[in-house]
Amino acid sequence: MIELNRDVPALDIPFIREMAEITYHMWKFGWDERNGGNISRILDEAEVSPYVDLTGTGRVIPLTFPVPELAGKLFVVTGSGKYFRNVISDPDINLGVIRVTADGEHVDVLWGFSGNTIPTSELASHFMSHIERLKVDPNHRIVMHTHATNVIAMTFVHDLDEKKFTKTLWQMCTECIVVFPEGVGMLPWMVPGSAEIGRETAEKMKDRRVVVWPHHGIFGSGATMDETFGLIETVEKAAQVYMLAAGHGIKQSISDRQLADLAQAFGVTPAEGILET
Ligand code: 2HA
Ligand code: ZN
Repeated sequence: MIELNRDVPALDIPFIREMAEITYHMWKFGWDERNGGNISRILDEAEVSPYVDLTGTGRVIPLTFPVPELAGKLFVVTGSGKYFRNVISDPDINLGVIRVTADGEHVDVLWGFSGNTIPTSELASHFMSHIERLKVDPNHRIVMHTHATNVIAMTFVHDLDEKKFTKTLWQMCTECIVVFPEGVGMLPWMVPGSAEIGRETAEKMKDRRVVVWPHHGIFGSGATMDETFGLIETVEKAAQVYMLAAGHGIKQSISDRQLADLAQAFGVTPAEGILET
């Protein structure tokens, strides 16, 4: 166990507790089997310094994809190969607080990642998505990847065109178009864990907060854990309704006119080229 300033138990550190609680919830939803899923959250120095020595532990981990845009930034990140189910019982093994070095080529470990744990295998997708989301939203903090069951199922039976996929999701629950008016991005199937899938995910994140990886899972981003989790939960709920309803032959749905009326009533702008009104 790495020594903490002021001897604060890990779960009394607010951002560690938040990660432990959300990963446990996600595992309970059945989304994060085994070591599935990963989360990263940008931290401010002011929230870290009361609990963690910012000078670091001396452990430095090289990155295979340089991120000079994130130099100096602090993150709490889930560990590679680690199980969401176990974060709550062993936060210091399953989570780490890291800081991107000035050259953007390494991360310094400031806390956690005990037992030689390294950051998530999807760190490229996380870091590159953070870079793009920060450009469009200064309040952006969180990237969350999970194996949301019905989203995965839907990628086997629905057209993978992102506009068609988005429209079906919007049609499944009245609130969807209000929660993600910009729609969801869709990648082709790709090998996970690479810088390439990171670049493609981040490219989609330029103008939306959700990206689906077919037959694998979903990436969501946002300013807070509640907002990001709520976003993924809403997409997953719509996918669940689709998987429950589609096999029965859908007889009626929310029309394009009704979707446009919803968007207008709630003051959101739906992504272009989806509604025909
Ligand atoms: O194992 O979810 O995408 C963690 C993952 C890889
Ligand atoms: Zn995954």
